Amino acid sequence: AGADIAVIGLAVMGQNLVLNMAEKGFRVAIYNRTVERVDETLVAAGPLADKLVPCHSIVELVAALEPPRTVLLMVKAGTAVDESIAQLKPHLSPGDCIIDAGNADYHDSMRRDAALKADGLDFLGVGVSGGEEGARHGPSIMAGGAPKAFERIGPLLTAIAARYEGTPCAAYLGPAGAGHFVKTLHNGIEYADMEMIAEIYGLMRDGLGLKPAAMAEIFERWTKGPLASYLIEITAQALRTTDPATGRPIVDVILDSAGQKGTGRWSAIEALDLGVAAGAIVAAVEARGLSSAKALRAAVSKTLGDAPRERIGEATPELIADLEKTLLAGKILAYAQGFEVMATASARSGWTLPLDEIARIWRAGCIIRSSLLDRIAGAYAKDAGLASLLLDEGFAAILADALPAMQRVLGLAIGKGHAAPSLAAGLSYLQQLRSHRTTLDLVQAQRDIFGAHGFERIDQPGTHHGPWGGTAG
Ligand code: NBP
Repeated sequence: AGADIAVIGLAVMGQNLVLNMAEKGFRVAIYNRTVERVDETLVAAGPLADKLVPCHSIVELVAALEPPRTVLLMVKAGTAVDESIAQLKPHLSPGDCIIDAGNADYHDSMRRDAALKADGLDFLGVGVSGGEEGARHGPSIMAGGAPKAFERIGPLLTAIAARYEGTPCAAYLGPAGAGHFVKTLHNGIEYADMEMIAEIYGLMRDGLGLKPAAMAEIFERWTKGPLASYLIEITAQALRTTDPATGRPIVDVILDSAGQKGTGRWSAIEALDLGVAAGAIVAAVEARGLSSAKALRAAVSKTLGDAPRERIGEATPELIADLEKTLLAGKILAYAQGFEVMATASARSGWTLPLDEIARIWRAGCIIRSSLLDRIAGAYAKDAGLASLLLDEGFAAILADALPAMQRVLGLAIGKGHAAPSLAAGLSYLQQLRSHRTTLDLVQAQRDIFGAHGFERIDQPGTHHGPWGGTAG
């Protein structure tokens, strides 16, 4: 007995999280379904092994804890979590807490919370971002669940979290489901951020004919400007790296077929369900899907020919500056969409998600960490009820400055046969949002003709029908 916490699941994330906890001075009981991993973790721990209590069964694991116990699951999202809970439950007592720290669907977290509550057990659904490095040295931690459980376990979660200028990137965000919901949107925004960077890379590679080393230099420069972020840093790193087998730039030998595990898609589904426009995120999810449809792409490029992707110009400082502004504007638009999804979900569910706090805990540790998040935190701290980031004076000013560049770049991109789906979706979103008059008057007319749905007029109150002359039906 005497461990502070138990961890089940010692794959990449679990093992690193355990080492992080041990390094911060916590005593951690560890267990994994394939028990060899327990001993592998002990070896990986080196001098930190002193802090670990290796367990070869669930019974041993539970016995290593004093009540009220805390067991953190870091297993594959989905049925593995339910199976682990089912195995654990008979050995736990009221007041004990199960934390699911994987990438759960937040609906599952709400269901698990309700089921465990019935047995007097607490549940925390905790989103953990930052990949392997984050888990080991400080991730961003998004918690949802029983407040009293967070009161007890919060200090441990805070201790292992990343720090941004000394402030821990861990927070309690609301009832069960809230933590995993926010993690889902974090990943949706991450998809859009990554896709937009890839689209700008495409314009540099195919539209300007730049080599990876030259592009790496540009992205490196951008790490010191308004785009400063982890994703821009690793983009430069990727472009600078040579494949040892062929001596070619590694990006040139990587198959352009991107995987996904579900959180991006869930973000898109949530946005559609809530009726919030999040086209930049949706387009990024679709781009991954299209990238994987390699055979279909090969077939269509045969019937219609390969996309032209002609030169968009020379790599002048002016055009490179336009690309930088386009990416900045696109990124702000994707974040505006993601935050609006969270604000809307919060209002519908009664969660009161603290949007300023969410931006704050994303400033370090997580994959989308960037200087922009500090500004976003500031915008929501100033006005927690901000309906859109685009209404914040600071962001409106950045967008107003960047928009002409974005229009020029995307005009060129489309005209010369390049695909830039996420950036284009972001721009279309903004152009619609700032339109005093859209074109949906015509859609209303069409709906009234075929379905007698009626429409409002700009000059009279009430519902009206058009003089369609009996064409409806
Ligand atoms: P994986 O998602 O690859 O899961 C592997 C772990 O799940 C192993 O410990 C495995 O045990 C265990 N497991 C499986 Br699979 N089925 C099980 C079952 N039925 N019962 C008990 N254990 C089972 O590991 P990961 O990449 O470390 O990710 C863990 C969680 O963290 C996931 O939810 C993931 O989405 C999330 N996450 C990952 C990252 C990342 O960068 N990888 C970042 C943020 C969040 P075994 O050894 O016996 O097969």
